[in-house]
Parts: sequence; C-alpha cells; structure tokens
Amino acid sequence: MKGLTSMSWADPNIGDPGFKPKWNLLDGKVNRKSHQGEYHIVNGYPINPQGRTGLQGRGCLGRWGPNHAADPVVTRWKRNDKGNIIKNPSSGLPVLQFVSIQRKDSGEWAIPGGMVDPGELVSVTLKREFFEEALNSLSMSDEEKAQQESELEHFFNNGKEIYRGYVDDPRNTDNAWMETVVFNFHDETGDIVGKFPLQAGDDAAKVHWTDISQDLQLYASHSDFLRAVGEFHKAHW
Ligand code: RP5
Ligand code: MG
Ligand code: MG
Repeated sequence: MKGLTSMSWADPNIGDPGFKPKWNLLDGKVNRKSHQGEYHIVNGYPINPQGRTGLQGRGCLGRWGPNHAADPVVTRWKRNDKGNIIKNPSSGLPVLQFVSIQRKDSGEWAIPGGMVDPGELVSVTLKREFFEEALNSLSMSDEEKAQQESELEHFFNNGKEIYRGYVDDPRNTDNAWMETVVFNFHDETGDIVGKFPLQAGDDAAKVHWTDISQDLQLYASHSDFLRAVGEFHKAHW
C-alpha cells in the first residue's frame, strides 16, 4: 500500500484503511507541505488555506491538500526584421514575449506548466514540462531529446524564481488545491531558445510566442505571473 499511495497519481479516499497521509510533511515521495505554511485538518480532511470554493472532496485533482506544479516562463524580446527590440508606442517600454501553450482540457492559453512527479526536483519538472508541451519531446527519439537537452542545459540552469504559492486553478476544491513554483528563463539575445522551433505536445494543442501585456487572458493565475515577469525585466505591460 505504501508504494501505491506514494507513486500512483491519485490518493485513495480519506478513511480508506492503509491510507495514512502525513499532512504538512514530505510523505514518502509525495510532498504534502504547502508553500503557504501549515494548513488545517478538519475531520481528517485538509482545508484549502485560501477559503471555501463551494466544492468538497478532491475533485479531479490527484492529491488531497496541496497539488504541486511548476511553471516555466520562457521569455525573449520582441524584435523587428532588423533584429531591433520593439517598444510599445504608448508605454515606450520594450515588449517581452513568452512561450504560451493552448491547453487541450479547457482551450485556454497558459504557461506550459505541469505537475511535479513524486520525488522529482522542481528544477527537473520545469524543464521537462517545457520540453513536453512546447518542444514535443515525447515524440522525439532519445538522441534528438539528448541533443536538445544539452543545447538548452545552460539556459535552464539560469532561471529566476518569480513566485511560489497557491494558484487560483479551476480544479481547486475545499480539500485539494494547486500550488506552483514559477521560474523565468530569459533569452536576452533571442539566439538560444528564441531560435528553437516550437511544437505543441502532450497536453498542449498549440504553442506560440505571445506578447506580454495586460490584455493577456490566461488560464488560472497565469496573467499575474506574467505581470511579475514583465516588471522584473522593466518591460511593457
Ligand atoms: C496550474 O495548472 C499550474 O499553474 C500549472 O500551470 C498547471 C499544472 O497542471 P497541468 O497542466 O498538469 O494540468 O494550476
Ligand atoms: Mg504536462
Ligand atoms: Mg500542463
């Protein structure tokens, strides 16, 4: 039972014999700690620290309590044909672009993020999800994947943490919720990932470079993360 509860994507029901979750702790390989601090347990159920959603149970999320994700925000400057950075006429600030994907589940545009697998380092999740959703690594040969990974290794080792905490995700319930770690990976010259051919894969239907501005309408709290990335680079919003 121990192996099953720690490795399968979904937890058993609360109260199932053999399911003894260690709330607020690292539970085997499953991280049940919240970035928000200690959450409460009432009648055996973890309680969403952001308030009530109107939904009980764990809905379609895998874990009771926090469900950990990671979101890679890959950015470059928007440039014209001559390679000069384009400024927004009204703000006068340079325009930043990020790699966005269209989610297959809801059709909304989003950061190509995903769940942290049990025992996986967040730094590995960030890279893996970008490769799967924006470079379609799942359809690459092992050689192709190894080649792309080595070309982008340095790039993905130099990220900047933007946010860690709760995500206002539509799947959240009173007893299960999304949390994420957002990292920005910035291609200043546009010659690294900025030149890579994007191809949607896994749970992404489409992928493209998108201008960052306050007009963005993205999945969950993703626009808030993009605003923070824009502020960090003193870019147009
Ligand atoms: C959001 O759901 C997170 O910010 C992350 O982008 C995503 C993870 O879930 P899946 O993309 O794996 O469905 O809350
Ligand atoms: Mg994914
Ligand atoms: Mg995803």
